[in-house]
Amino acid sequence: MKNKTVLRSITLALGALAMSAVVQAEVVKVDISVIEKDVVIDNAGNTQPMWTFGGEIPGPLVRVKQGDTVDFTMVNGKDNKESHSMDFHAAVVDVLDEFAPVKPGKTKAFKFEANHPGVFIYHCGSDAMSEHIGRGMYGVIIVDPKEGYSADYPKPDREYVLVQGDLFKEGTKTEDYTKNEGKQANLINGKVFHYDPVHDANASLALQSNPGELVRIFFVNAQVTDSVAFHPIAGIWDRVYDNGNPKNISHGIQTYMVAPAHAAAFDIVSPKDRATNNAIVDHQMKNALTGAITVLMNNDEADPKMGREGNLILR
Ligand SMILES: [Cu+2]
Repeated sequence: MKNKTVLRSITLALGALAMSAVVQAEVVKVDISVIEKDVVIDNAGNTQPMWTFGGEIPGPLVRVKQGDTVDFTMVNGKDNKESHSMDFHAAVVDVLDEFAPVKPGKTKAFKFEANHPGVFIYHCGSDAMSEHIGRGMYGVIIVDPKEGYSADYPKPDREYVLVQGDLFKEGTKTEDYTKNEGKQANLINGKVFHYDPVHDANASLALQSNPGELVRIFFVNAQVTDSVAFHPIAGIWDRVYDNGNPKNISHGIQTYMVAPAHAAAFDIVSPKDRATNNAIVDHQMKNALTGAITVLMNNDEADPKMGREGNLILR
């Protein structure tokens, strides 16, 4: 009798869990227009002709929960010259169907279930992919784990997204993008030394946190060819989650290699009892010294809105 009651309670509890999982999964509408335009590529306001998702580099941040369905529509603007496509690395679909290129003035729509948690790049896959990515056609999708936060994947005090991309010289030929020739600088969230007032007097932004806070950085390598040796100068990555998946944990990491079109989540905690700064770099110096340095300031004056309330990509 007692066992029966227990069994019934467990069945009810499991049923309720299954119910809540079904109820919680949502359909998330994502609409992105492709726009070929001049884009500001540094803190001084210089522009270059680029190809973009939504007019910005990186494109809009997409954030869903594991199990959600992404209902995606892409409009390739009629004033554009090129065919474009969308390749979500978080999707398991057909490259010849969902990811097929669409001509200017045309629309492409498809759906996928985001079943793997983590941080993923999305990018244009149109021919030649090297030029489409090299001209800025990429962005980020975060798929939050359905289990939520845990002891192994604690809720961060602040979250930031950093995307490292190439800046090729204006007029670079398509075949040179493929050979990685003509690269002149590195972009962090679309600008050279975007968050580095130390190396660029025109920089007005830096990442911010209060001393002792847990900061989680979702880092995406959107370069065409180069890997990134991701290192926080004057700090240690407390945890690295490869691909941003809470199951892939490494502890106490100094430098973490992120392949092209790969991503990871990096936790860092600054000392509680003093103000400090980190310089988050691609430790391949040719990339750091041409734009891939980001300053993280840890002090009591940190803007409470930065890295919170959806403010993950500082623009
Ligand atoms: Cu494209």
